[in-house]
Parts: sequence; structure tokens; C-alpha cells
Amino acid sequence: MWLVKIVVLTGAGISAESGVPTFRDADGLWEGHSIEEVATPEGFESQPKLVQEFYDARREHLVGVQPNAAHIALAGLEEQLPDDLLVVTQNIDDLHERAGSRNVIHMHGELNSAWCRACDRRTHWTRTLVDFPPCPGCGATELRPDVVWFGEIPYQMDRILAAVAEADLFVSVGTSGAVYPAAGFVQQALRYGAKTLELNLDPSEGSVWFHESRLGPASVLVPSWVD
Ligand code: BJW
Ligand code: ZN
Repeated sequence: MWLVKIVVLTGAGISAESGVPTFRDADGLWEGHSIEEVATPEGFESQPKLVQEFYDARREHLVGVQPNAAHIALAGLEEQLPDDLLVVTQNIDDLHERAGSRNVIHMHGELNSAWCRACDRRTHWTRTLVDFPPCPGCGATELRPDVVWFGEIPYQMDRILAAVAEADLFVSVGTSGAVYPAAGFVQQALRYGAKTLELNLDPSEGSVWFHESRLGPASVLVPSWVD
């Protein structure tokens, strides 16, 4: 069995310095649309084109951004401790992988993946979805972004909770702690005896659950923690 020692939970703040906008730092998420309009199944049912355009724009933007020092430091740590580190990211970008991380769980899905609601197949996807292209598997025009919206169950929860329970150290990087179940992992880790560390620009909503909080930009804090 794989006994992970360190679990690092990352959120939008780790990609902010790469130029990927966060969710709750700016007013309004995208062209004045609320998160409920663009990140819920109900939003997709009522305004499918708007939601596809939102994810198409983010997918296109992703091509032009690069991993920053924080992603690179985590990949370097994995190289030193290949069996001991798991990165659980809430981000749907691929910046951890592009920095070289391999043990990554995308609990809220991936921008470069499309999911067919008709046949359940997932397809690597780097183009647009707004014109409702057919599924390469079954031909149905049921492709949606392969991401986890409010009210849906995040991916690989069993693996994540097992790793959090085993970990000696739980580190949270660049997340506001406003969205569950990710926001509850720190309490889980504490319950199982892990040390908990937060690296964030501002104190998160769950700050009290961390043994230590270091405040500042991820591109500075993560490399200095890893050293
Ligand atoms: C920097 C920085 C720099 C900036 N350096 N730091 C009432 C109570 C409790 C729960 C609920 C409730 N009502 C409903 C719920 C459940 C709901 C929920 O949590 N709602 C809350 C709003 C209360 N959750 C769900 O519905 C989830 N599913 C669920 O619960 O299913 C039930 C179930 C679970 C498990 C087992 C069995 C059943 C699903 C949540 C899905 C979230 N989806 C999104 C969209 C994904 C696709 C996409 O990307 O578009 O995920 S919403 C959005 O929020 C996205 C993010 O991953 C997520 C978290 O955001 P994140 O990463 O924290 O970003 P920000 O912007 O909030 O914060 C950035 C932070 O970085 C800030 O702190 C800055 O200070 C910092 N920062 N620059 C370091 N340079
Ligand atoms: Zn299909």
C-alpha cells in the first residue's frame, strides 16, 4: 500500500501569479457573471452556451500561461520524495503537471477534459465546446466540461481521504477555505494526528485549524517551505 506522508492541497491562489484569475479575490468571476451562473449544473441547464464560453475562454487562456515558482517547488519536492507526496488540487488548470508533478489528484476536474453525459466517456480536449461537437465515443452532442460544479461530488474522494488520514503533514496552499469538502480536509488531518500548515496570501476561513499559517505569495512561501 502507498503510504503518503505529505498531502498538499492547492487552490486558485497557487496559480494566481501565473496569471490565472482566482474565484473570490476579484469582484465578479467572469464578465459580470456570478459563480452560481457558471459553476452549477442548474446554470449549465439554463444557459449552456454561456457556460461553455466561460470554460472555452479559460481553456484558451491556459495555453498562454506558465507554471510559477510554487508549482515548480512542489514538483521538485516530489522528485526528492517520490513516494511520500500527494498533491490534491482544486484547480482545473494543468500547471502542476507542466511543472513536473506526477502524483496529482484533480478533485474538481480538468479544463482539458470533456465528459460525455450520454456514454460517460472522458476525452482529452483542448478545443472549444461551445458549438456542441459530437462525442468521439458515441456521437451524442452531450459533451460538457469535465469539472465538478456545486452540488456535484468531487473526484477521487476515497483516495484523498485515505491519504489525508495517513499523512504526517497537511499543507494548504492558496485556497480560501470557503468550499467543501476541500475546506474540511484540514480538520480531518488534525483528527488523524497530522501537523497542519497554511501558506496563503490572506488567512483562510479555516485558519484556526492550522498549527502554523505563513502569509505571503505562493511563489515565495512554497519554495522557502520546500527548502
Ligand atoms: C494567494 C495568492 C498568491 C491569491 N499566493 N495565495 C453549506 C455548508 C457547507 C457546505 C455547503 C453548504 N452549502 C453547500 C455546500 C456544499 C458546497 C460548498 O462548499 N458550498 C460553499 C459555497 C459553502 N460544495 C459542493 O457542492 C461540492 N460538492 C459537495 O459538497 O458534494 C457533496 C459530497 C462531497 C463529498 C462526499 C460526498 C458528498 C462541490 C464543490 C465544487 C466547487 N467547484 C468550483 C468550480 C470548479 C470548476 C472551475 O474551476 O470552474 O471549484 S467553485 C470554485 O471554488 C472552484 C475552486 O476549486 C473552489 C475553491 O476556490 P479556491 O481555490 O479556494 O479559490 P478562491 O478564489 O476562493 O481563493 C483563493 C485564495 O488564494 C484566497 O484565499 C487568496 O487569499 C489566495 N491567494 N493570490 C497565495 N499569489
Ligand atoms: Zn459519448
